Amino acid sequence: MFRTIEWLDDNTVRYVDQTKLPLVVEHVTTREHERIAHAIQLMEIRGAPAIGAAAAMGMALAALESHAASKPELVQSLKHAAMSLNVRPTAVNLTWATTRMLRLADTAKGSVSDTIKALIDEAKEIAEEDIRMCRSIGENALPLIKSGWTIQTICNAGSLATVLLGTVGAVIRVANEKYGNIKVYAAETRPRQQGARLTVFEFMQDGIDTTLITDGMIGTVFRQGRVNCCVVGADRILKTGHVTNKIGTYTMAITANYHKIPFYVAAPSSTVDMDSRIEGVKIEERDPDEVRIINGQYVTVPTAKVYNPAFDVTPPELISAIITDRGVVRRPNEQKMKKLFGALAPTSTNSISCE
Ligand code: RUB
Repeated sequence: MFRTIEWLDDNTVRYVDQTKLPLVVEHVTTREHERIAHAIQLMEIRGAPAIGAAAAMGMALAALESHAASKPELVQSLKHAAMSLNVRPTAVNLTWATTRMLRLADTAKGSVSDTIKALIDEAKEIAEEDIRMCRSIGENALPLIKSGWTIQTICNAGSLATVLLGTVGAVIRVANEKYGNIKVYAAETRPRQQGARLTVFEFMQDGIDTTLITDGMIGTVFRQGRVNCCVVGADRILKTGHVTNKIGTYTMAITANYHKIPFYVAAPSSTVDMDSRIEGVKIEERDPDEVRIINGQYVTVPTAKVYNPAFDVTPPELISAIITDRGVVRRPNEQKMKKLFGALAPTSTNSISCE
């Protein structure tokens, strides 16, 4: 398990390029926020909490790059940076992190250089908080997981989707620390294959017994009794308990319910969006060539019509529990979500006044 992204003492950001994994482990170091924005767009950094931490560090880099002479100038350049960093629409963590950084710049007392230092500290704190939240998710999940269980997951919500440890990763790792015999089934996750490329890679590195299946095998694996529960990540959780996550999650939830297999969602509170309504969540549609091309080769007619949404929405009635750092919401609904997350800060930038 290695750190996905970190702020280094020389005020640069270092991250692992996830598009090269698992065959090549390559780190990129940058002092430019535009490079971070590009990395998020290209999915060199991906996974909801990881892009949140990356965006916070991007904002701190933008503050250093700005050469602002006054606080209003600094806030103005941070607003531009926030716009260029918000390159993926679905995971709420991007807006959450950029809003938190903007709010800090807007309200910080002291000189421009004091504010820049505070922004750097905040970006580092967001990354550290992420690690702590993941650990709590793993611990809060323990009563739901039994010794010897096999856990089905999709996409990658492991350490690579966060700063370290992961959300689903924490559930699996903490249970495995306690019991020593947790197994994983990873769905390949077409079209970007985060399950095959990233989840299998990181759990095998940890010595956890991991089996790769293609997405179409899920029903068969469930019918054959090979898995005991599903644990998936989330890119945005609404107050109604609707969960947006990687395409295929909804199908997995329906199939799990049909087979009476518990279906759990694991995510940090930074993924909870108590403001948006379901109609307001934009589902990212990606390049059709992600579906047409595998390993640089067309696998269909090059002009084939393609529909390529990156995420889907699972309704609360299919979810056995949402596991977060703040606690577990069993059979989620609006009342229970409000009880745990009612006091969360809004994720929209509208409250930032400084022009
Ligand atoms: C990532 C994805 C992951 C969640 C994990 O999609 O859907 O399941 O981001 O979030 P992509 P968490 O690879 O397209 O970024 O770890 O908070 O559960």
